Amino acid sequence: TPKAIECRAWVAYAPKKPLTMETVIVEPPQKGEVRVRICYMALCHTDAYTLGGEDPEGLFPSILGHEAAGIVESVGDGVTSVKPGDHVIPCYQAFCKECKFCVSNKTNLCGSVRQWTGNGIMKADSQSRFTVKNTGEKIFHFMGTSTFAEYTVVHEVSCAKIREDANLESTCLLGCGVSTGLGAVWNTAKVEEGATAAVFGLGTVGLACIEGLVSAKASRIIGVDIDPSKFEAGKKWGCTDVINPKDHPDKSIQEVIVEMTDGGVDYSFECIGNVEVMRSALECCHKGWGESVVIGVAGSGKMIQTRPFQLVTGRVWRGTAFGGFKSRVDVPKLVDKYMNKEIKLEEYITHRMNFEDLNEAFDLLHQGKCLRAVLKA
Ligand code: NAD
Ligand code: DAO
Ligand code: ZN
Repeated sequence: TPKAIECRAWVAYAPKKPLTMETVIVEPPQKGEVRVRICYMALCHTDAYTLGGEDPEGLFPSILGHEAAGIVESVGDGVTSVKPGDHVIPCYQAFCKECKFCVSNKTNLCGSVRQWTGNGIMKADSQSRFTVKNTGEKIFHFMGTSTFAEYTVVHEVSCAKIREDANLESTCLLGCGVSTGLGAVWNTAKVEEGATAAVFGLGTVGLACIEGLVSAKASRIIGVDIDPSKFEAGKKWGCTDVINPKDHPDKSIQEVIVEMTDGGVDYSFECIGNVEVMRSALECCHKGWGESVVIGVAGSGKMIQTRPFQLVTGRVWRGTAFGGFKSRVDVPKLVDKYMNKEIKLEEYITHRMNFEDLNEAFDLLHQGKCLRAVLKA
């Protein structure tokens, strides 16, 4: 039977404070759980958002992190889908295959562990598996993943087994941002050949949308960002046009796009988390059929608004979590696509750092200087 492990982990003790490296005790996996040695982890804006105190569900102290790849160290009772030595990607979006969400083909959400992961604990006994060695303080889990640690414990339903010939430094990105952008285009919007699109925000999620749009053979892809240093990547990924709202002070960005496209785009994607931009993204859609997908996570308490007439006249407002992918079955397929060179991954990695450098990586994220920083554990 597995024993407790001592390892290093980054603990978030309070909002807006740098993370603290601690030696933590990671309890053995209980029934239905998997203990994973994290090999590579990336930072996503949602980690910064929770650390910034913006997340109404954010708990402290906690171990953040939800974009990672690793190797199964041990499994608890009843676990059948993975075994020690398997390569895995922890998934914040679980897939139990049995609940009413999982059996529906209309959603990728899952109800099996949500009430525990939302409270930072594990389902088997409603406890955390993390304790700080020096103080004995219990530390909450985050999003059911807590990947800013050398070892973590996840529910089996949140653990996607992937092929072993794929390098984990790259595939860790499939735990969130890249998968989300691709899936928003393929699963949520179901963009068809020849369609026109606008992508707001040219970070990793926006670029992944662009990659999805290129593969769907969109005829026009308009990238929008207020930071002109993002345009080079936007064009490299496949934007046909890039525009900066700041270059059009006398017009709203939706007016600019409507004029450029004879009435608006067929699809738009908000990849920022700004509710004003969500409105622009909806209103730049073509009357009668244009669809806008909200991907960005807005600050707590923020509300979206538009005139109802925008919807009455046929525009559609949608949203997506993890790009609509049913995590445990779809993530391994995305790894196959990567191995077949059908999707990029390395191209999103702008910084390679060590586990010790997490706070510096957060600084880069805040300065808008990186797409993905990947840390080796
Ligand atoms: P990022 O910070 O790398 O990219 C955001 C981009 O938006 C930047 O290039 C920035 O310059 C640009 N931007 C900021 N304000 C703007 C404005 N007013 N107009 C135009 N451009 C503007 O972030 P990311 O990692 O690509 O993530 C994007 C968003 O997606 C975040 O809110 C993140 O939390 C969210 N997200 C959601 C899901 C999901 O499942 N729904 C998954 C992953 C990430
Ligand atoms: O309530 O069942 C649910 C799903 C909650 C998780 C959805 C998160 C979507 C956005 C996450 C941002 C990227 C990590
Ligand atoms: Zn389920």
